Amino acid sequence: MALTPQQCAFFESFGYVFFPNLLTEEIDWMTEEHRKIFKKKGVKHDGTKRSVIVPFSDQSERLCTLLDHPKVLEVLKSLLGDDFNYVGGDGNYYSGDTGWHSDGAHRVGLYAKFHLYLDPLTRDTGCIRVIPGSHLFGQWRDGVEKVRRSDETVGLSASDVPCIPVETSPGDVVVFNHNIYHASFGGGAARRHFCLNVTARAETEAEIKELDRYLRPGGRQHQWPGKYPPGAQDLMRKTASPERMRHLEQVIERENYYAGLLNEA
Ligand SMILES: O=C(O)CCC(=O)C(=O)O
Repeated sequence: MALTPQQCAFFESFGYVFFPNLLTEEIDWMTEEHRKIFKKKGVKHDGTKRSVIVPFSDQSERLCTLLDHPKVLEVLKSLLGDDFNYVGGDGNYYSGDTGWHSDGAHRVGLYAKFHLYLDPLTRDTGCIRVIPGSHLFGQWRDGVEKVRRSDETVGLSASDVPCIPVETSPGDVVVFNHNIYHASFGGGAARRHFCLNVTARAETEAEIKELDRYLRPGGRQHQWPGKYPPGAQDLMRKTASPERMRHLEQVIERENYYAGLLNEA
């Protein structure tokens, strides 16, 4: 069943939307796959800082099937369109606070993150906090940008900045627009998380340019140097159903286009 028009309107206006229990039935195996990927990649989390693996779901055949999952598709198609793109995503053990920031500043296109937190999280134990509406450009967002240095600019410690704390239990899902300001405070030393980054299909020239900026080496998707080896998406692609392929094909097309240009050069 598609989302209600109200849920879609909430996402458009406030930049995020919360789905309690969306993947509760799947939480045990997803948590196990998260553990296995960190083990397979030899990444030992010691709690002193964030440990990240990217791309993440692409490393596990079972997590790849999230892109075939009727409940995931229902949410993403309703919010981004039937032919949305999957553009990767990271898996994490977060440690401690994450300061206020946005994951992008896309003035064209629609970029979103489908979050799964694998531990129960409250306002003061590291749940994701968002500033509703801060995904929209204009005077409001220009003001909100000050929260990056809130002590100095608005006289508030970062954890006191007005926001919505989205408290989650394992199996809940939060989707937010990449442009939204978000943070978390009071989290423990091993907060488990992974996400799917998605975009609306790029149609216009400006949207395609923006997608290329996101996908290119050095772009947002490759913000962790050396962590996106060639072939990292092979499993996701080789095991794709026709439905999943629909959500991979524009990225493949853009990669091929650029590979062609490089060859010509
Ligand atoms: O949960 C957190 O501490 C931060 C999450 C975040 O910044 C993100 O996923 O973009």
